Amino acid sequence: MAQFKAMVLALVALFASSAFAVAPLVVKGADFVNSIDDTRFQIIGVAYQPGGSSGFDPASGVDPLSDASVCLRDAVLMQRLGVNAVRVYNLDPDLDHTDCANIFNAAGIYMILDVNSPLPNQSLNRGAPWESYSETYLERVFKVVQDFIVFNNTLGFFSGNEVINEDSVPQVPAYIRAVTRDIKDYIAAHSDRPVPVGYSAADVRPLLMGTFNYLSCSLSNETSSKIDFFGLNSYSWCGDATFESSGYDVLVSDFSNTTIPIFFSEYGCNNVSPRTFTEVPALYGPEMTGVFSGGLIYEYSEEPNNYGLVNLNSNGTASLLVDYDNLRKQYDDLDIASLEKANATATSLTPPECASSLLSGANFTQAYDIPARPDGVDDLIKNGVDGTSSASNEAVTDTKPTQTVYATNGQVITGLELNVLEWDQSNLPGNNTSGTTPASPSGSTASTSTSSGSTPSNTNAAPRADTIKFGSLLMGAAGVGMYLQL
Ligand SMILES: *[C@@H]1O[C@H](CO)[C@@H](O)[C@H](O)[C@H]1NC(C)=O
Ligand SMILES: *[C@@H]1O[C@H](CO)[C@@H](O)[C@H](O)[C@H]1NC(C)=O
Ligand SMILES: *[C@@H]1O[C@H](CO)[C@@H](O)[C@H](O)[C@H]1NC(C)=O
Ligand SMILES: *[C@@H]1O[C@H](CO)[C@@H](O)[C@H](O)[C@H]1NC(C)=O
Ligand SMILES: *[C@@H]1O[C@H](CO)[C@@H](O)[C@H](O)[C@H]1NC(C)=O
Ligand SMILES: *[C@@H]1O[C@H](CO)[C@@H](O)[C@H](O)[C@H]1NC(C)=O
Ligand SMILES: *[C@@H]1O[C@H](CO)[C@@H](O)[C@H](O)[C@H]1NC(C)=O
Ligand SMILES: CC(=O)N[C@H]1CO[C@H](CO)[C@@H](O)[C@@H]1O
Ligand SMILES: CC(=O)N[C@H]1CO[C@H](CO)[C@@H](O)[C@@H]1O
Repeated sequence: MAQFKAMVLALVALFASSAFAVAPLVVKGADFVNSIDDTRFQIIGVAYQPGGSSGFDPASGVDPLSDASVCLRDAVLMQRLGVNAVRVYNLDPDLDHTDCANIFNAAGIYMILDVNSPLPNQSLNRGAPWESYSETYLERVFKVVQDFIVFNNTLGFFSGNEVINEDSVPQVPAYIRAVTRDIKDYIAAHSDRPVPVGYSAADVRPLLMGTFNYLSCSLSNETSSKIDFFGLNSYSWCGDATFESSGYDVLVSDFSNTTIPIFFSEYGCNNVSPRTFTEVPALYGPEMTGVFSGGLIYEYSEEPNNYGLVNLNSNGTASLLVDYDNLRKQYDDLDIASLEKANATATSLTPPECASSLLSGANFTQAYDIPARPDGVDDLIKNGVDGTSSASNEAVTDTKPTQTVYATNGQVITGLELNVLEWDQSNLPGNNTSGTTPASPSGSTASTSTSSGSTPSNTNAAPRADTIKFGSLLMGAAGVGMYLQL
């Protein structure tokens, strides 16, 4: 087997460069930019959290990016949907994520990773951040970072999610800048590219602009604590809202002076069900793309809080939901060429200097005194922490999901397959429609009913570990066969 593999790798080296699928993205001013061809990148994404927000259990031995068979099925369905990015919340740094990272890379899908988890000592405590800002905590954070900095399809890391809200103490923003600084210093010491680091904010309007300004301004005495991008979790567009009635117009105006990329790190209100996603053409249309860089729909899998696009059944099969079809239709209508257009004004913006005048109205510590690192953390940064991943992306050979997938009309979709993209390609709506799709059911977007939606961050979904344990990567003889297919 080792000989076969060596031979195949030699053939690959002969016929192709070592580069696979997506090229690294960089932040330039207010835009994400492709580092190879300088086109603008806008996030057309979904939150990927099979098992729900409270389904994270390291004792189970799985997390959303540890099971290649599940990732392959989901990457194929996301490719077909038209997304180019996923956000993954709860990762176990002791698991190997190489296969899943490679599958999403081959599919042309970038990853945005949260470094925290809801477990004790694995995120900042908004009531007493000085207690949780410890060497133990940062070691966990660095392990997640170390696991993913090696992959070209790692778009970035969130140093925090919704830490600042009505209940947070005024010192919290300074601690978020401290964690951001520590992650960026770790990346500078251990990665050959500056993987971006940002923050994901709750849509608490009285605190929003203060949070954004505090985290994104420039400090001459703490140059690495500035965030590289800002995500906003926003559920203000429900049903047939408009640019004005949703308050999106206010967001565009409030953020109009941004000097870093901004996007919806979660969006997709479900007060009106099924969702028709009329906010999608607005987000990717001329009123918003001057300020926003797209967003991530909450969320891929159906969980008890009812935001899913796909039902992951307990027997290992998957059923597409009407929301999947509706979102796909909206994505298919996007004008991709306009989204990729470079904007020389936006890419040359520079951040403002930090000043207390930026914080009017926010109940924050007015000074930008960023807490010093806890003892031992300098050594962690200098020496590095152990990661579990291989050294970089590798080619994917297994491209056919084994699980049955049902369309919204109940028919089985046949011929689903990963479309392995060429170097410097990312997935786009309308491409890669593998699978024979049965006729869509009549009236899939009709029959609008109203249910009581809530914002997911307030909802404690029950764990659904059964849905993420199914299957494992075929190895051995099948692996050799797949190498030979090259
Ligand atoms: C990752 O990106 C770098 C820089 O563009 C490129 O040189 C390298 O070949 C890529 N690696 C893979 C495995 O695609
Ligand atoms: C959290 O960290 C603190 C300080 O490092 C430690 O005293 C405490 O035992 C930890 N708690 C848990 C649940 O690990
Ligand atoms: C600011 O936060 C502090 C500490 O939580 C609280 O005591 C104070 O009342 C807050 N002030 C305002 C104006 O909200
Ligand atoms: C944007 O910057 C301009 C020029 O400095 C300023 O007049 C305006 O108030 C700013 N807008 C916001 C929303 O901060
Ligand atoms: C280009 O960027 C500038 C600065 O962010 C923005 O004001 C303008 O709307 C953008 N132009 C287009 C066509 O998006
Ligand atoms: C799996 O479960 C789903 C949902 O309960 C059901 O529709 C489907 O028929 C089942 N498939 C198999 C092969 O058991
Ligand atoms: C760094 O600069 C900021 C802004 O001028 C200031 O508030 C802060 O006190 C300075 N920190 C240190 C350690 O000098
Ligand atoms: C491989 C392929 O068909 N790529 C196409 C994907 O869609 C974009 C825009 O719709 C086209 O420009 C690509 O040629
Ligand atoms: C337009 C496009 O790129 N279509 C491809 C999507 O993926 C399937 C399955 O791999 C290919 O057969 C199509 O050519």
